[in-house]
Amino acid sequence: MTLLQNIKGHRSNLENLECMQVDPKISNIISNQVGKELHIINEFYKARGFRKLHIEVAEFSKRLKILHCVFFPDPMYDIPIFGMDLVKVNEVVSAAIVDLSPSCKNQNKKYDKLLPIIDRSVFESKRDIPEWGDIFSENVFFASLKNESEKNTFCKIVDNYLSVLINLSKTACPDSDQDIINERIYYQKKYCIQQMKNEKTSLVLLRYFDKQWVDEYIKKVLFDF
Ligand code: BLA
Repeated sequence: MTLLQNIKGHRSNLENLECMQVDPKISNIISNQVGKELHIINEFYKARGFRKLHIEVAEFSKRLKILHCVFFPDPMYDIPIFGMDLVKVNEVVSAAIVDLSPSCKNQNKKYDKLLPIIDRSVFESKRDIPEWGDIFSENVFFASLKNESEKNTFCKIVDNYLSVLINLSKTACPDSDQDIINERIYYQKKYCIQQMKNEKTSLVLLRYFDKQWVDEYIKKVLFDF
């Protein structure tokens, strides 16, 4: 099973799953211009406990492939933010990152303990989190993937993080305390603002679209709040 199929499988286990309709100009973006071929597919769902479940699959110039996924929780719930990015150039995975990032100050700490211990020493090329990445948890995983075995282990880590997330969402109850809800809104804003500082995202898109389009796409499609 592929990583994408696995993520979609977990998504299908969420309660009250609902597809969000979006402009086809956003859900399916295609260009056949020679040398600048491009195909981006975006899917948006919501579910109990989640305001936006976003999966993006993109291919640029038949060379660069991206699997981007962020599950933003509904701020009424004590659920972390699931984020994942996989960047493949030709067949080499240069960046594979996954995290359950905090969505408030005193996050339901139970989830830390639920994460199974996977031996990360098998990875040859672990990478350092860039400066803007202070939004990630201490369990963030970031590496280049050098062989099939590393790719499989990364898929297992993602699978585990998603299992924990989906289980948490099933037991979580909505809070009505406005202060805690505001704090969670603030955390999601901060998450998006920091992600926008990742110039690697915009640099790729700017090769295919003008600056206004890229700014809007990043602000409204990838990291809205
Ligand atoms: C890195 N992201 C990258 C890279 C590219 C993209 C080309 C460089 C690869 C490398 O350093 O090896 C590009 N990523 C994209 C594009 C999209 C995308 C174009 O998602 C979408 C259109 N980025 C995220 C999310 C996370 C994330 C959700 O979108 C994490 C949960 C992380 N991407 C992330 C990090 C890096 C990266 C940490 C490395 C940045 C660095 O080392 O400076």
